[in-house]
Amino acid sequence: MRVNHESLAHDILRSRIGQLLINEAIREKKFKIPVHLAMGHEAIAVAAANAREPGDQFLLSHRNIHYQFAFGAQVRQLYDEYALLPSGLGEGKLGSMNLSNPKEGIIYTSSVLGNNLPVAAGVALGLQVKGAGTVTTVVTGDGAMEEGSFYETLLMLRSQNSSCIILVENNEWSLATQIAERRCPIDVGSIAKGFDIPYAELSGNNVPQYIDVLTGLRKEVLAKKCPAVVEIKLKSLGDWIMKTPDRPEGKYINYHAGLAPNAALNEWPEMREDNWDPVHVLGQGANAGALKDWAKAQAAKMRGELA
Ligand SMILES: Cc1ncc(C[n+]2csc(CCOP(=O)(O)OP(=O)(O)O)c2C)c(N)n1
Ligand SMILES: [Mg+2]
Repeated sequence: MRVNHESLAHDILRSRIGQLLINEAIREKKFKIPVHLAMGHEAIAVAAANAREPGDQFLLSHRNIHYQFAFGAQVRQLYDEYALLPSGLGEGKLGSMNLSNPKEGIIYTSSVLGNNLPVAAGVALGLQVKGAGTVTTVVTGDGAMEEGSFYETLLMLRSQNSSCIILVENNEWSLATQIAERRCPIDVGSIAKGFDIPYAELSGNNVPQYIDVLTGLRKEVLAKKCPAVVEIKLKSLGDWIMKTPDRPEGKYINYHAGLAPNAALNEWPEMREDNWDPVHVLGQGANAGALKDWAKAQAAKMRGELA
C-alpha cells in the first residue's frame, strides 16, 4: 500500500480535535453515559485503519473512540450516539462502550473486559472455514490482559491456525490504578514466544512505521495461518489529580472514563511536548506549518458541525 503521509496526519488531527470537542461536551454534561477518550492512542488506530484490506474484521473494547474516528466516523455521528439520538452512528442504541460500525468492519465492541477476545477467535475461525483470506483484529488493554480469556484465546487461535492480530494498548493503567500497583509485570513478548507466535512492540507514534509493521504481520498471519500479538506502548493523555474524602491531598491519575478536566482544544491540539503525543510528533515534521493551518481550519469546521 502506498502511504499518503498528509492524509495520515489529517486522520490523527481529526481524531484528536474530535475527542477534545467530545471532552467539551462531557464537561457540559451533554451525555448520560460514560465515554472513554483515547487521546494519545490515535496512532495505532489510524495505522490499523490504513493497513486493513476489504473484508478484514475488527473487534474493539470499552475505549474505542480513536478507532471510530480513524475508520471514518464524523464527530456529529459520535456526539449523537453518545447523546443516544437516532441520528447517532449506532442509531442511539449502542452508546460508547459497545459501539460497532459494521459497514467499516467494526463488527463487535464490548465493555466486558476480555470478552472480545474469545469472540474474535470465533470470528477468525469462521472466516478461515469459509476460506475468506481476511484477517481479524481485536483490540485489548494491559488491564484486560489480567483476564484468563486473553491466554485462552491465544491458545485457541494458535491451535486452530487462525489468522488474527491482537493489539494490546499498553498505557500502564487499569481504571484509576497503575498496573505496577496491581500486579507483577507481564512480558507480552515472552508470552507470545511461549505460544510460538509472532510479536511486535510499537512505540513512538510513527504512523507510517506502525502501518509497515501491521501490513507485514497481516501477510505473515495469513501465510503461516497463526495469530500475532502487537503491544503498543502509549500514554493516555489528559491526566489529572483526583481528590476523594479519604485522600484530600489528591491522587495522580490519567483519566479512565469521562472528563479530561484539564484538556482544552487549542489552535494546535498538542497535549504533551514529547513523542508520547502523536500530535507533537506531527509538529516536528517538515510540513508542520501546513498541518498547523489545517488543524485550525479543521477545528472550526468540526466545531461548526456540532453547532
Ligand atoms: C469483566 C470486567 N471487569 C471489570 C470491568 C471494569 N473495567 C472497565 S475498564 C477497566 C480497566 C481496563 O484497563 P485496560 O484494559 O488496560 O484498558 P484502559 O482503560 O487502560 O485503556 C475495568 C477494570 C469491566 N468492564 N469488565
Ligand atoms: Mg490500560
